[in-house]
Amino acid sequence: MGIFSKLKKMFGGAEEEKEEKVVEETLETEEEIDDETLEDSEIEDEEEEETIEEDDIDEEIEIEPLTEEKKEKVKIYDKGLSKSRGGFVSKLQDLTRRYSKINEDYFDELEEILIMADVGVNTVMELIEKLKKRVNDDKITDPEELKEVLVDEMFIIYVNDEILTNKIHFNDKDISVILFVGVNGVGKTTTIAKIASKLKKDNKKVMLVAGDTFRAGAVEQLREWSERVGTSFYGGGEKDDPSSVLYDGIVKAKEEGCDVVLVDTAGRLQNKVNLMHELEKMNNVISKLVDGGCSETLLVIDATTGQNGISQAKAFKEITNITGIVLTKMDGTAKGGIVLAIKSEVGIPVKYIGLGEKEEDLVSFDIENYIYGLFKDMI
Ligand SMILES: Nc1nc2c(ncn2[C@@H]2O[C@H](COP(=O)(O)OP(=O)(O)OP(=O)(O)O)[C@@H](O)[C@H]2O)c(=O)[nH]1
Ligand SMILES: [Mg+2]
Repeated sequence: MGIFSKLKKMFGGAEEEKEEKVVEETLETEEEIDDETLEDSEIEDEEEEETIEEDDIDEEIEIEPLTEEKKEKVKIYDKGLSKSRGGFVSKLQDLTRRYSKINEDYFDELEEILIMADVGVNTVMELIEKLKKRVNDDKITDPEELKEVLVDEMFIIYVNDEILTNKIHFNDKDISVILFVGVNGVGKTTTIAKIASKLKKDNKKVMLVAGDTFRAGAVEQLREWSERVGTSFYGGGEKDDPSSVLYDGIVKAKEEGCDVVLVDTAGRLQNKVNLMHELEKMNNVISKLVDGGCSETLLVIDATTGQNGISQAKAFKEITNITGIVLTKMDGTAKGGIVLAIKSEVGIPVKYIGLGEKEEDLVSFDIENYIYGLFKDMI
């Protein structure tokens, strides 16, 4: 069963599904990943990660019962992706309505819609290629039917042959240090506050360290967030060396018995070489003080910047070891396709997605919720 049919069943399904044999609702045998709470069970465990081969995808998809928590999460995706539904997805629906048969013109238009939706040129080419093959192999002529195949293929592009993980790696031997990097204004500081609040709810003792000493006011902004959320805080003076602030911050966090240190950094260093050296220095400080070194380096990207965001991801990937991406302001774009471009053009997992300005509007990235949030009107 493809993702389209699965979502259809999960979220109330349509009548025509009745004739299909009843699929038993199986509880996940594996411990269900609780996206909202970052529990110890979320500590990244290589063995828990699953690699999915294309051929295996049908068997791997299971229907989970919808818990209240999952319903809440779906609501956040639903609300946060409404602009994309009104933009990108409604264009797809319109295309389906206008064509009664699939032909070259249909594919040309589809290609344009996907490119305009930030899916990324290479990913679009791959997707169109696959769709043409499916049309040929399965003798599909109706755009209505192809719409379902498109959703399935988008899912496959995201999960195919990859290690699926949205989990944050916590250090089980020592304090966990998470660096947040990204160009100015993308949402680093806000994201740190949102994640700190989640960790706090999960009874973790958190310290925020103001490594952005470049911009006047950045230290104060993070201090205010730490007070609002109720975490420890360490910040040096303006123009202090970020690495020395980080050093003192980690020492203080250890003294206070903190579990996690979230580090804000400046994204506006004049050039790549400077930024690379700065991040290298920070990583050396962490390695010196923390057994196992840095737990995660999360790159924050503003979804509304489209292909520019993809270029940022590629550039940061060259200068430091990015372990995950936080895609902010998804609620502010009508394009919605950037997730696929990041996955296939940058190859770094999206770990969190920002779907609004409120504290709870940052959620662990979940491809099924994302696809449902985008395509719910078509399902
Ligand atoms: N709508 C929306 N706004 C967001 C989201 N995440 C962050 N923002 C807003 O984006 C703006 C910039 O956020 P900051 O957290 O200050 O960004 P930053 O990367 O720390 O910026 P600098 O410190 O200037 O480099 C703020 O107004 C945030 O409220 C999101 O997911 N959705
Ligand atoms: Mg900031």
